[in-house]
Amino acid sequence: MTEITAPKSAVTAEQFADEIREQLKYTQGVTVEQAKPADVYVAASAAVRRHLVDSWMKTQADMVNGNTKAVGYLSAEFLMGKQLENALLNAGLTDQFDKAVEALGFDAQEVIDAEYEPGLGNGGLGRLAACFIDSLASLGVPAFGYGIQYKYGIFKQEFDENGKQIETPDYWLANEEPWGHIDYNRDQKVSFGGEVVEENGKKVWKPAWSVRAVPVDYMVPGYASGRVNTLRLWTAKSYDEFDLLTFNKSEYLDAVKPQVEAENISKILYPEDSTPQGKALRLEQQYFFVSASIHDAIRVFYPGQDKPDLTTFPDKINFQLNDTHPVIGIPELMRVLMDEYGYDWDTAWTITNKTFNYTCHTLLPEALEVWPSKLIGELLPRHLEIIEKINDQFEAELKAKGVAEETIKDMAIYTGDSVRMAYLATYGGSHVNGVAELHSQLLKDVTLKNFSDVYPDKFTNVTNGVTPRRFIKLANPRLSDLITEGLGTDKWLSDLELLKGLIPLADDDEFVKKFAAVKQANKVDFSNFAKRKYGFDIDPNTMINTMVKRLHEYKRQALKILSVIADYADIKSGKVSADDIMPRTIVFGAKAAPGYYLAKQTIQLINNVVRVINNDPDVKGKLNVYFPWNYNIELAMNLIPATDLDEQISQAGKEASGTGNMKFALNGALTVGTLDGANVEIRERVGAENFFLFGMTEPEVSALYAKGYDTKGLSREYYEKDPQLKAAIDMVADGTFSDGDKDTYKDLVNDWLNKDYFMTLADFRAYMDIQAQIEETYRDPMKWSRMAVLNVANSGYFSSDRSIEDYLERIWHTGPLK
Ligand code: HBZ
Repeated sequence: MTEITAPKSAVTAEQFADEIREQLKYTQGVTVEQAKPADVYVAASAAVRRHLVDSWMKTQADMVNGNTKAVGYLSAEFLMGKQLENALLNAGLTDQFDKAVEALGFDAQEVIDAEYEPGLGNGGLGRLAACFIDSLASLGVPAFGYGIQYKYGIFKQEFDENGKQIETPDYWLANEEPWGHIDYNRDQKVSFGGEVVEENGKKVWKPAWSVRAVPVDYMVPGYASGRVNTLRLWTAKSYDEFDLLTFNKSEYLDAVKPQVEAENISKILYPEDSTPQGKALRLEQQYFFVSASIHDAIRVFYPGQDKPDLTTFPDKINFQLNDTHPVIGIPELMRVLMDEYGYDWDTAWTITNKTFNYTCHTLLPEALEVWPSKLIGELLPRHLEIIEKINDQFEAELKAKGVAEETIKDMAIYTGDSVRMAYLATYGGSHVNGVAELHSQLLKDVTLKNFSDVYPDKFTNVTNGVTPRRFIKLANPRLSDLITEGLGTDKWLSDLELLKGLIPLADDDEFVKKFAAVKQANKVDFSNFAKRKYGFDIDPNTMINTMVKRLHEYKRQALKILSVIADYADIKSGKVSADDIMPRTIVFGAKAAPGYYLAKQTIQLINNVVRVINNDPDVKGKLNVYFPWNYNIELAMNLIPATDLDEQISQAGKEASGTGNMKFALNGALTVGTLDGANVEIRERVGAENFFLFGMTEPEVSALYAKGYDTKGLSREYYEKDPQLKAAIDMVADGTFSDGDKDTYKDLVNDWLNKDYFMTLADFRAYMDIQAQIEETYRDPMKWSRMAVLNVANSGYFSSDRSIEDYLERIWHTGPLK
């Protein structure tokens, strides 16, 4: 007997159909006969939302009245993905929805598909925030996600006829969006500019302009917890009032300019995922959402109180800083406590320090935000003063601890010219964490070494995780059913370590065959999806080999495409017979930051490799490459369950964690990867024999840098010595993928041969060798599937529920609502 614990609402399909009908009629003003799938989507969404309202209100009330400390997850990005399916699952209305919609004459999938995916994040960091708020709600922990409701999310990616990336705006709010509830009555005023003056010996900030922060609330339903938390995304509105003084001087346009500009604050998500642009608007965004959120938390937790006792603030809520983007919150809370509530510096500092914690998501030095002091001074003069004072206090503290003069200088939060946000966060909060073991270790040993020497206890690790509800249950219903059947319960969805119960089934041929059949069916589904959406003809009987993630040199899409080109060159030159090749379909998905030149060249190269190879009869059916544009959550949910082999091939010591790696392992793909980020922990858990490891380790990478790899052009030696590598690079250089034009990829080729900072060439041989081993393994389907079963069975650790439990224990020291 299989135990089913999934939430199930008492509402019947007939009742749910009536609710949809009512909604269509009274709110949307269309009859069922007139309705399109998009109308039914809106109606059904509104109906589900109504089912969640009571739990939502109760959760809020319990949070304020109870004494369980809440979590405020401050993040510039929440990459939520489509909402309807997830809300149905958590409200226990999936079956009723399917039946109701069918009874109304619609196709459930079409209605689900009518939702426009909100892209309010760049990649891993934003998706992690979405997984975390799902897990917080599912664990019953009171929490707010706080962020920005950008009008335009991450750009839509298209490819032009030359294979170049084109970015077009993603106006996701063009149609009705039934999930966000705008609440004009809970607005906050956020001010900018102006100057700081002394009045009666007190510092008083006289801002020049203000913007109205209006919250848009999204319900975040937990799975089987009965709790519904809030994701509060701020949108910027101008105040009607405008500067009469300027207006009277008849400078009308100057007078309204700040009002016009105010609404720009929440207009667009910056598409850079690693190189901050240092733009004023970005700092405005950061301050905008953080200031509004801090004031909102005070309003929520001290309702109706003019003079709240804010020394209890850190017992009410802890703010987690998702990377450096919200770090301006530290001086902001100091300012609020001192200037708005009259606390002295030391009291304010104690409160602030206890309230904030900081998660770092990178190892790339260029990704750590450093703001010019001038910019901060112009936009937030009072904050700059506070930052300077924090820095003074910090230096004095270091001196008292006997830290060397030179080191103190290196550690400066405020250098005079600039403010280092990562340092401010590290000093200003109680805990700092990296997102995988290796990453946290490197933070302590390298990136934040001085800080970890002085404050060793601040540092901890919380390895990332992903929500099994979205990425197994919703994305891969077949595998979910098989897991439930194998375990005899569906409890694994809220306790993913139960997957361990599948370990013995890896030796059960019947189970392994069922598992292989699930994968095969998913591949057929994906092939159909790719045909429908992209017009691709993907052969589901080939190995599906996937590399999806942002395009970045350190992630080394270049290594993958060079290996494909090398295989192609071998066939073309007759060194290898096409008949000996194991048929493979390679699928890429990646967006490049619009200003990232080499990344965009790589995209163009991949697209042209696709064009040449897929049109070459010599390799037809053997080597196929596809690059579906606009990689997003929807594509991920279709592609991951269909993948046989996942690529996690970043240069060791560069990928903080990775979370795609976890999603693939949990869906029964095998990984080819380096010892980087969370790959290390995945391999430890699934077993070295079930993971295709290759490439240099982080210490080996460091040693090769020390030899001058990138500065002395050592990559060329690898090119000269390895004929297969040479043939591949020569093929790029000779115009094979650019209609004979030798200039198209010259900058890419130049970089490979003269710099190759991320050591693509140095790892090439090891990569080709492991691919040969992969082919051999894949030719034994039972062996491959057994390995895949063991990947699923041993990856339960990578649930974001476990990550959140680690945060609760190591950092937040709170738990579920009572
Ligand atoms: O955060 C990613 C890391 O690269 C990845 O290894 C990790 O798994 C993931 C979650 O911890 N970092 C990002 O996705 N970073 C950004 O998207 C980003 C966005 C805006 C920025 C800087 C970074 O200004």
